[in-house]
Amino acid sequence: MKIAPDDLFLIIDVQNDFCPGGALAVADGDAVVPVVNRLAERFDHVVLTQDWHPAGHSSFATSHPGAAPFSEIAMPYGPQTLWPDHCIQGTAGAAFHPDLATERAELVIRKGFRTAIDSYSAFFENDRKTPTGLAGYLRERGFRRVVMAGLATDYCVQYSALDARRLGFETIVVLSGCRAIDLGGSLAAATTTMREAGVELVKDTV
Ligand code: VGL
Ligand code: ZN
Repeated sequence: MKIAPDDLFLIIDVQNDFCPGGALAVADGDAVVPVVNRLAERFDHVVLTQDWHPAGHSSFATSHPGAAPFSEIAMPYGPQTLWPDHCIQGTAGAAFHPDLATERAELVIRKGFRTAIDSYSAFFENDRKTPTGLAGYLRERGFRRVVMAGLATDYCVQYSALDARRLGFETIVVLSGCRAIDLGGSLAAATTTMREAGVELVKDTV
């Protein structure tokens, strides 16, 4: 792919808790940092997302007595995987990885801040209806195409990519800048689902 002036580079959740040593560590998660930094330098416009939960968030297993992390429960808006406590507002775990180049970001979109609902996608919370405002921002700014990378491929990257596509943006995921949680085959499923939805998956940009 060739980068255009109306492309947006969207960096998903490159935060300490998703990196080795963090509360919800993604294997090799910190390996995306140099890749996304190098990519970000080549785009005119960069936006970051930040998973940003209040303590006691409903997606935390600890909020459901007896429930194990990585199990699934039924929430009013559908099935929800329960996670270890992570990315709690204001904690070191919620901060961006210290080597992530954040200076050129034009917007930081925080998500998951409502106790009763999780938000994987940068565009809609997990009811797939409550907007974060990012779609309106992109439209007003005139972006045509969203290129994304970050953590985790099979959760927040996938949901963001599917929503970007559904909203009518050309959507590209740069896989070399992503790492997955991979719960029970979720990476393979995410790859297939994204491809079938018309999301372009590329190894790298040239
Ligand atoms: C994420 C699980 C819970 C992600 C965020 O960034 O992919 N996954 N919260
Ligand atoms: Zn989260």
